[in-house]
Amino acid sequence: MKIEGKKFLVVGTGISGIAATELLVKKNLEVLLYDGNGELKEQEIREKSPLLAQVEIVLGELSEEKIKSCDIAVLSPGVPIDISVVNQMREAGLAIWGEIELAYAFEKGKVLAITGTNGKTTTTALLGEIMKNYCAKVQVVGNIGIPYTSVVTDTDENSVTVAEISSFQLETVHEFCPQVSAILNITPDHLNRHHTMENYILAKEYITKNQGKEQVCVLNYEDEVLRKFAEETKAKVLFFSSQRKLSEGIFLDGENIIWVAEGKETTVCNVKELKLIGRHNYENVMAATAMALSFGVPMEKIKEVLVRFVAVAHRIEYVVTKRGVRFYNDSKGTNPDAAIQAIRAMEWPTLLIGGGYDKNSEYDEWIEAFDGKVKKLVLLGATREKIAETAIKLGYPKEDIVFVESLQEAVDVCYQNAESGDAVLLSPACASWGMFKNYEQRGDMFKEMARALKE
Ligand code: UMA
Repeated sequence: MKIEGKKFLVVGTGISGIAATELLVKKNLEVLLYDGNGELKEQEIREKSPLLAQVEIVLGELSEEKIKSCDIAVLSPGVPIDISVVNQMREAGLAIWGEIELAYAFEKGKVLAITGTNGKTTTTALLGEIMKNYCAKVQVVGNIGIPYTSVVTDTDENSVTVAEISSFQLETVHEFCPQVSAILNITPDHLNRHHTMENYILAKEYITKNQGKEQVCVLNYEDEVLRKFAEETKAKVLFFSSQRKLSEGIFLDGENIIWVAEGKETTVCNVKELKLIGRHNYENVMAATAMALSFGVPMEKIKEVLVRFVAVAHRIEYVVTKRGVRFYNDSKGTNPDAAIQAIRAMEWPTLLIGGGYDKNSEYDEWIEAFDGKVKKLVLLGATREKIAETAIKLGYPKEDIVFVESLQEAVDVCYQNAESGDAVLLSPACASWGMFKNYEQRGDMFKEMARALKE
């Protein structure tokens, strides 16, 4: 779609909305910035960027007249596509884009994009490092916390953009076409936003929407939905598997990661050489390696990074040991599936802090994964009753469940009840929204609280 002369309606004044507006201003395009939260202060929004000086800002209600004055809406990821104000925009004939689509309209280089319910931040960060070891100009953007629109003007024919793309961001792509994409796994998450699993799967699959035979899509062979999707996508598919040998692609064979192409097997590395631990991380390593290899990065350049790469913050992150009690921060465990991986990685009796924002998740599988390791289940937030009920239903001792009102109380209760040799794990299985700004803030607070405990 041609964008010259069009007027944009940017929705949301978080980091995506501000970055999108800045880009449009830099490109001399007309823009109206809108946020549905009428309690925000216009002055505070203006202070976020000097480029907003001439931009009209509307907060709270948005009139039909204002909507009709625009041509293209650019939604922030957190804005659902089916709320009434967005429906009004659609009815008024506006094209509904997301921040990713806007950025992509200005992309000059190649794009590598990753989605999936879990592991996408680690895979994106790892692939970003691999690409930096090979290409002169690499940007790592997207859901990882750097809006794509904030850096897209730096791209050129030789640059590479490595993007973590969430399902929220994929719902509004139209022409976005990565050279190499990956869908790591799909398990239930964000069902309050997408309503059904089918919609959620469809959003994830959108990452390949514009890919053809010249582009590659890396998929997890062990995910039934994705295995089936391989037959539908037009992209060239490459599989990874942590469970079986493949005749083409990349797989875990005992302790070795093996790449097989045109019948020739090459050992990428032994997992003992890696600093990342756990099967889920080996999957992330395989996905990033397959993406880099299919982009043409030489194996030795990839391996140099694989062996030095350490876990990203908030993902089963070791914090501190106090009185022999190890503290782990897995604040990024924002859904049951991610939290399952964290509890599986614990090799010690564990005091587990869970609960948070309600995304309509089911907690049965997470609780089943406790496997006798969880000696206290400390719960906070909107989901604490639902988690406790599920745990009791599945035979978890009621007397080992503690309800708390704050993260500080949770840390204190865990520390009081922990013995030397135990672990305290923050892995909530829920989003942080409602109690914290984001999962980073929740994780940072947890780390500070753990470090401040008296020995
Ligand atoms: N808003 C409205 N109307 C609505 C909803 C929100 O006007 O109906 C406004 C809010 O009042 C607020 C603004 O939108 O002022 C917030 O926008 P946002 O929620 O999209 O937040 P951003 O700060 O722009 O951050 C977003 C992503 N947030 C979400 O997807 C919720 C960040 O992902 C991402 O890092 C960032 O863009 C850069 O791309 C965070 C996240 O939690 C980490 N992602 C989810 C996850 O990983 O599970 C998907």
